[in-house]
Amino acid sequence: MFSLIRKNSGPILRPDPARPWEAEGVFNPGIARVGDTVYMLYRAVGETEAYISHLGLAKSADGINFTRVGKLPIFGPSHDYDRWATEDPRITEIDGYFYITYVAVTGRILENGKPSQSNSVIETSTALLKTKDFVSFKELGIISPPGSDNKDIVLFPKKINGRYAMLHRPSNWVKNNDRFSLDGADIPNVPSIWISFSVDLILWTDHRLFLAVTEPLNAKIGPGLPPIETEEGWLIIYHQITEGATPYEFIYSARAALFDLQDPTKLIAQLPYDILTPKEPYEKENDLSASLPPAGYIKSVVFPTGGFIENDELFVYYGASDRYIGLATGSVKALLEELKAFSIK
Ligand code: BMA
Repeated sequence: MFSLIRKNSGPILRPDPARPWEAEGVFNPGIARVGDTVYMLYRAVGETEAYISHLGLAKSADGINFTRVGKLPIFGPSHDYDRWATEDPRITEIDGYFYITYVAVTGRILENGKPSQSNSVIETSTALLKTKDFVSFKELGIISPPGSDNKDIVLFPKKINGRYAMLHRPSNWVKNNDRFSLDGADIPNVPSIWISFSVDLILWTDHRLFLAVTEPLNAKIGPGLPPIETEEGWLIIYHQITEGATPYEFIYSARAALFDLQDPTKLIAQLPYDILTPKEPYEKENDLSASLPPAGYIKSVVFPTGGFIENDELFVYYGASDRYIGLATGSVKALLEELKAFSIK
């Protein structure tokens, strides 16, 4: 069995009560390594009523100890399409630019003019930013197909056979719909991971099912880290949501799979178990976004969103309990060896 090992005895970033916009939660970070500096763009929540997220920036020389940059968020809601939140940034470097996808929350269910206690989201899409320096950002707008209720978009770091590629996790899809159809016969029953292609990073077509849930049948999966190129194939670290042993119990964990370098629609290997499962108390705190859960509601969360490989070490940064940021690492060689043992015949 391969398992990621937690790098620290606790979270590597915690909410800062001195900064009101991030007093309640810092989680689900995008990561970029530039020379000897690791940039962390993290989702920050300051209050639990409207649950509006901003993005904060931190930097590190060793990938473990991070220092916040400035006192204010570096990005936040400013459009109709993201007025209820900018969430879960993922960073991919392509040709010297950093591209950042983020989940734009367009609407929440309101009760008496206020967000409902469950904070239920009624529409999500994904938007794209471009930066060279994490100081100024060019906004490229929404890139998820209209009406797809889509999040977790991660970009591949280079063109494949002349086109950019992305993974995404739509919640709405229709066969043979003009606007958003799934090419091919396989239609997933539950939210799963899809792949799409583009010539300009804005308009995405050729949607195909990339990875579907295997076991258990009621689980859901979604992209985690942007794909990482290795000698053996595209390494895909993704999240799986599994129902726990008791009603209203949900477990978010990290998994691994490998895809063909030349044809990334081709699955080479997939581990049938978690490589990181919530275990520590800070990964098992109840979810903030469900402030009035039904009795017995438990949500344990490790939610991988960023990382890189340094020498033989895979760094995986993850949101813990929608409140903290954790880091776990493992040997790339050992992971690829283990994946080989689970090759798709
Ligand atoms: C997912 C996303 C994440 C969140 C995770 C765990 O569906 O909404 O933003 O961190 O659930 O609650």
